[in-house]
Amino acid sequence: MQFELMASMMCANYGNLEKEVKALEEGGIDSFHIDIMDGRYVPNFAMSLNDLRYITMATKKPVDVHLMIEHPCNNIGIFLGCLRKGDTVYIHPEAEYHPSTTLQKVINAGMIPGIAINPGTSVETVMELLRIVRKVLVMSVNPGNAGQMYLPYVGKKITKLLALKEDMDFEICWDGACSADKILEYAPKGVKGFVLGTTLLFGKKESYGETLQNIRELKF
Ligand code: S6P
Ligand code: MG
Repeated sequence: MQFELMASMMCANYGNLEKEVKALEEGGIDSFHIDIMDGRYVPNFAMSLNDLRYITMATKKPVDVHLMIEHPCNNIGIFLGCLRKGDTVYIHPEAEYHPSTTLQKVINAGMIPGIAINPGTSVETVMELLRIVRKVLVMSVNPGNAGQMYLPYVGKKITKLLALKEDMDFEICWDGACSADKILEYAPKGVKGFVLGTTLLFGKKESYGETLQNIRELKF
């Protein structure tokens, strides 16, 4: 079964971030997920620009930047300047007057354009953007915090997106309360990537390597 596992770095131990990055790399993580917040679009601050800079310097693996900020267009250049070609930038369409303009800036810089879809946002309202992006990050919790409960009504929306992804040419990634049973159910249906946080990866007695290996050995 082909799927990708991303580490939600806002859940990492900031007491030794470099060690965390290395341990995750050695454990076989595919990429690093960076949650940037502004305290306005979401009621939290989590990670910021310097965390992003530091992690991109500490690893050669791909990085996904999840921008939970108002009007990302105003500052998108600063974030793009920290990234390498092939890294992904997700914006929230509701946070922007002209999301397609912002996505075009991401494309022009050589990064992969993505949108994040909140639990309360319908597929229909982002239909045109689905033609522009290459990745869709489906939020199965409200954005802003780790350690929240899965919102089951998101399942129907994933089914809708799965039916559109081939024709419209985008990949689907899961963000929020990702557990082994969700990977077991949705990887075979075509969800390509899973962001792992406190539910499955961080703060466990197993090492990152053991946890990631257990996930890859799930019986589909
Ligand atoms: C939430 C953020 C997510 C979380 C992730 C944490 O605003 O976008 O990426 O960090 O959901 O995972 P968990 O398993 O603690 O929900
Ligand atoms: Mg996220």
